[in-house]
Amino acid sequence: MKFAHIADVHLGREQFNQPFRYEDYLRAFREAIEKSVRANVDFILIAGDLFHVSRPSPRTIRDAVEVLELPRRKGIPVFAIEGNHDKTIRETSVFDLLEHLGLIYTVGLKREPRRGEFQESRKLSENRYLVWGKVGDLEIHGLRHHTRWQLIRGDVNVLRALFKGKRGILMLHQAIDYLAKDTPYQDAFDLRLSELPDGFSYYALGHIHVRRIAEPSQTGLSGPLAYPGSPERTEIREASHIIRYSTRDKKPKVIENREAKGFYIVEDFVPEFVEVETRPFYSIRVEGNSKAELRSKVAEVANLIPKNAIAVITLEGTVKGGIALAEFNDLLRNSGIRYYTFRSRVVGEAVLSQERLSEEELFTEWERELLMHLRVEPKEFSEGLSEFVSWLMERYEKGIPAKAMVPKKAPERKAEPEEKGPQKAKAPEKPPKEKKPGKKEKTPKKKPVPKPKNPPSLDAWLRRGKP
Ligand SMILES: [Mn+2]
Repeated sequence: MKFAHIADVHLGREQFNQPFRYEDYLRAFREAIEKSVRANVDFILIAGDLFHVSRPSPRTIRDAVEVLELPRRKGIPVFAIEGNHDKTIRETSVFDLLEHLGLIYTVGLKREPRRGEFQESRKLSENRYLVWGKVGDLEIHGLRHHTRWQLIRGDVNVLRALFKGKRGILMLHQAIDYLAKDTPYQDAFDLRLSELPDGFSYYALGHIHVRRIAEPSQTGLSGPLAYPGSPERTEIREASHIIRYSTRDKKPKVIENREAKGFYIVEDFVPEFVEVETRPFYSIRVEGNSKAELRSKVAEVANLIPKNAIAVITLEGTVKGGIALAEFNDLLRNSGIRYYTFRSRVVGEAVLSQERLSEEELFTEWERELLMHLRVEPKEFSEGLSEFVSWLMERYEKGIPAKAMVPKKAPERKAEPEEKGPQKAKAPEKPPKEKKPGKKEKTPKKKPVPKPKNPPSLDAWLRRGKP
């Protein structure tokens, strides 16, 4: 039995608002599917986030159909679950469309039963069926992305209850704490290792965008846990190349080809990584103590970046009066580099000498949650706008419970709108941003956050006229 395990394709994404990135994400998906078909797999798994949004554009749907036709023509079934990016509460989603076209088979909880060559289901209650895939004797179980709140309800472990006594493959789109180290989910995991149902021969995971495996000898579970990572580079920490040029360095330090991207081909439940070719992605950090130093270092570094690359250049150091990023664009304007962007972590002396307040001291918990919602890329914000508006409405229509006004100690995870009830959709989840430019490194204050004497001004302003 041989299968492919792909996850986090994010089809439809135009990273950095660059149309060529749409093509890159599509190309990576096509390569993964082509390589799977060529390897003669018995089936293919897509463990969530096939699409970047739950309502992909007609063009994205057309491209997905075209690629998924390749395994269909060979009679290779594709089993899929929805991830946090592409799940929906709507009755009909793009996944239903693909399923209707016979291109994929979804598994998990459904309102309708399924029965066929590759699917089976069991009635749980009225309008609730557990659907799984089957290939020969092997069962492919799974569940679309859920929040921790939905999966672990006090003493009830929903996953264990659903998959009790089941065997085969379990496909999930969740961050497991044991494998989340050094990822955006390190402190925001959905499940602890000890909460996973035991008994499966392979845990086909998605959500964490870097490749990770935990063997049964490490976890005590019956099969390996595996994240193939995303087939394309989705953020700066997945860069293919790193260049560091600090004030101590005589010349820039280059670290090449770290993080290969791709997916797994799994034979007898042993995953083998298969690389997918990606565009070079450079993460560059240049440090200097004057604008002239930064400029000459950027000019030097520019010669090390290939033309087809993406380069994210972070400027660091202490420069009197600070810098304007626009003053650096001319250095690369004629370089021919496919896409570059500058970020600043430069501080002026004035900032350094100032006592700064922490976010916790300035904002209440609710205001910080609001800021989290607003901290997404403007382009992506519109995709979750209706959910964001209903989240806001919920607060200001019903009035605010008194206890919600008391700031709690910094929560590890933002309270998501969805967590107020299982049937709410949510804004696209974003990995936490890197540290804010200009913000001093400071150990977080241990003392409890003082309760503000006056109601927070922002919230009071939004509530004006309400009881
Ligand atoms: Mn993802």
